This record gives sequence, structure tokens and C-alpha cells, in this order.
Amino acid sequence: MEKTIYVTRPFLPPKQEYDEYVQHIWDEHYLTNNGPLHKEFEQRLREFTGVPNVTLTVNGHMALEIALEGLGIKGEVITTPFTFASTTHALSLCGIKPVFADIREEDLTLDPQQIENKITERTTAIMPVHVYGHLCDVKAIGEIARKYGLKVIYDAAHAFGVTKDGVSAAAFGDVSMFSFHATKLFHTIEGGALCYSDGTYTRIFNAYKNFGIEGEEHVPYVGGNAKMNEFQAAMGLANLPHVPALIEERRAITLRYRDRLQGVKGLRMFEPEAQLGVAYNYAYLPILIDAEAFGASRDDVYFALKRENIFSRRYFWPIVPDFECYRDQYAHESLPVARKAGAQVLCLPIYNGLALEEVDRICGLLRGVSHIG
Ligand code: T4K
Repeated sequence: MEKTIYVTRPFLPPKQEYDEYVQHIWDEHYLTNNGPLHKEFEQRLREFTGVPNVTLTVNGHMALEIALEGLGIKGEVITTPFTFASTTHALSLCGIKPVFADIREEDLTLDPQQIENKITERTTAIMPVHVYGHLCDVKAIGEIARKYGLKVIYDAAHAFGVTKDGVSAAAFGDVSMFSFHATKLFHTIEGGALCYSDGTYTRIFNAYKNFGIEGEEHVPYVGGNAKMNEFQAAMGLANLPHVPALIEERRAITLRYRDRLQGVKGLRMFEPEAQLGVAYNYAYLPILIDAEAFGASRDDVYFALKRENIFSRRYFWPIVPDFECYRDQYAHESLPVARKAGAQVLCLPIYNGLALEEVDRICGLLRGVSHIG
């Protein structure tokens, strides 16, 4: 049996580069609570994204909750059904009602044309997701938000390193959240960040990630604990300089997949960088399988690969409104594009260090599943 291949595998920097940062931790005896590496990492991210304000967090999910609490979002928020559980759960956990609008076929991001008819007098914000690093229609979403006086919080968990016309994905909306989880192309083991241009948010975001505390005798908010520690910041500092090379390598892997899967009937791939001005990060490798045209279902492919110890993932199926915890409220919702994408999507393995020969093997197996040939 060939070696096991997972959908992803975290990049690790040369150990000595991490060790150098870890040595600072030993020198300073500062382990968490806005330590020196945390401060340095925030600064490096400001430089990398070109966004003037960055607040680091223990993970991406808590960053979403802090953004919602910090901006005082209440009532209803319009969001995408085609995402990881975290996006919707952050809203629910903050006492906000998620309202799902459908996604668009072309890139599976929230469809701006579906947003307006979901707006009620209780709507306070829009929370779109740059799913797989595919940039949402930020212009159209921004226009709707301005027209109705809504905030926009982007879940940019997948979009680190993506730019449009040289502007980072971090720069759109009122706030953008990145996940730095181990499974992301850029990671801090666990971790996350909020990026935003309005510097008045910094005080409140920093308070919310530290029990609502603003000073030894001053606790104006009810907050939890979502601070990034120094070991996470060390990993971020060691990994950040590698990001351009990591994206380049992932691009080569993606091109190989595209080449090897070209012309397969019933199989659709995405080309986000074909959009004018977009530099893509090659974070994920989603394909859509139309069972009839392909001659086998998405699940047939998933299980066939699994039998060969290749673990692709059905990100994002079931779609969030169909989760047990939400379906009583949302099962009746007509979200045809999201439901179809959920039934067809498969994310193939992509990570730094995945050999092109392994890509060839995966593609060969995949082609073999089709009964059409
Ligand atoms: N918003 C969106 C749109 C998101 O996608 C996410 C997270 C969030 C918000 C929240 O951000 P965080 O709070 O997580 O920072 C994974 C990740 O845990 C999650 O971060 C990510 N999205 C989601 C899409 O994927 P799982 O449950 O699929 O991960 P898991 O453990 O099955 O890992 C996938 C594969 O990767 C494993 O089969 C093996 C491999 N792996 C994984 C880890 C952790 C390794 O080889 N080494 C490792 O250390 O959720």
C-alpha cells in the first residue's frame, strides 16, 4: 500500500528558525499576554497585509466572536450557508440570528444578488466568506452595506496571501478575520487575527480577548480569553517569510492537477486567478463532480480514494443549515446553489511537499472511477 495522503499537511519551517524565536521566550520568560514576540508578529502582519491594524487571537473562531462582540453586532446577520461550522456558530454563540443567502455558481461565494431580499429591520451586518480563498464580490457587497448602513465582517479564514489589484484580502469590509490553524497555508499551530483600518476598534478588540479588562481597575466589558501565546507567535514569525515560496509551490501543484484533470467530463475546477487583478493563494483544491456527466458520484470518488489511503474531504458538506443543530430552523430554506455545491464538492489533497507524481496518481485514480472513461 502506498503512503497515506491527507487533504493537507502542515508546513513546518526549518527547526532552527523556530528555535531562534523560542530562545527569546527562554530569555524573556514571557509566555503570553501580549509578549514581545506577539508584538513583533502583529507588526510583521501589518507590513505583510498593508492593513494598519491587526489584533492577534488564539484561533480564527474566537477572532470572529470578538469582531461581532466588539462591533456590537445584534439581531440578524446575512451570511453564506456554504462554509465551515465556525462562521455560523460564531453568530449563534453571540446571540445573533444567522440568515442564509445563497452562493453564486461561479466561485461559491455569497451571491450579492441574494443579499438584498434577506434584509429586514433587524439586519445589522453581512458576514461573507472568501471560501477556498476565492474572493467575494467585495465591491457589490460594499455597495449593499453602504446603502443599508450594515457592517461587513469578512471570514477570510482561507484567504491569507490573496490580493486584488495588489490590495490584501485583509483590507475589505469593516474587519477581516484570518485563521492561522495548522491546516492553513500559513499557520501559527492554532491562531487567528482580525485586520481592519479603523484604529478605534483596537482598544475594544484587545479588551474582549482579555476578559474585557482595560486596566487593573477597569473592566468595562464581559469578555473571555482569546489571547495568542508566545509559542504561537514564534511559529508565525518563523513561517511568515516562507509564504511567497509556499504559494508558488502550491501553484505548481494546482497547475499539475488542472493539467491532469483537463477534459474530464462532469468534473469542474476553479481558476480564481483568472479574475482580473487577483493573485490567488492556492489554499484548497476544490472540484465539483456532476454524477451524471462524470459517470460516478462525488462520494464514489471520495470512497475510491479512501480505499487507496488518500483522504480527500467533502468541504463543505452537509451545508450548515442542514446540520442537526440548525435544520429545525433552516431545512425549509431554498438554497439551490449551495445545496448542489455541497453535494458535488470534493477537496483534493494539496500541501507543501506533495509530490507531482502523487498528484498524477490521485488524478489517475480519479479518472478511473468514472464509468464513462
Ligand atoms: N471560518 C472558516 C471558513 C474556516 O474554514 C475555519 C476553519 C474557521 C472559520 C475557524 O478557524 P480556526 O478557529 O480553526 O482557526 C479543519 C480545521 O481545524 C479548521 O481550522 C478549518 N477551518 C477547517 C476547514 O478544517 P477539520 O476538522 O477538517 O480538520 P482535521 O483535523 O480533520 O484536519 C484535516 C487533515 O489534515 C487531517 O485529516 C490530517 C491533516 N492534519 C491535520 C492537522 C491538524 C495533519 O496532517 N496535521 C495536523 O496537525 O477542520
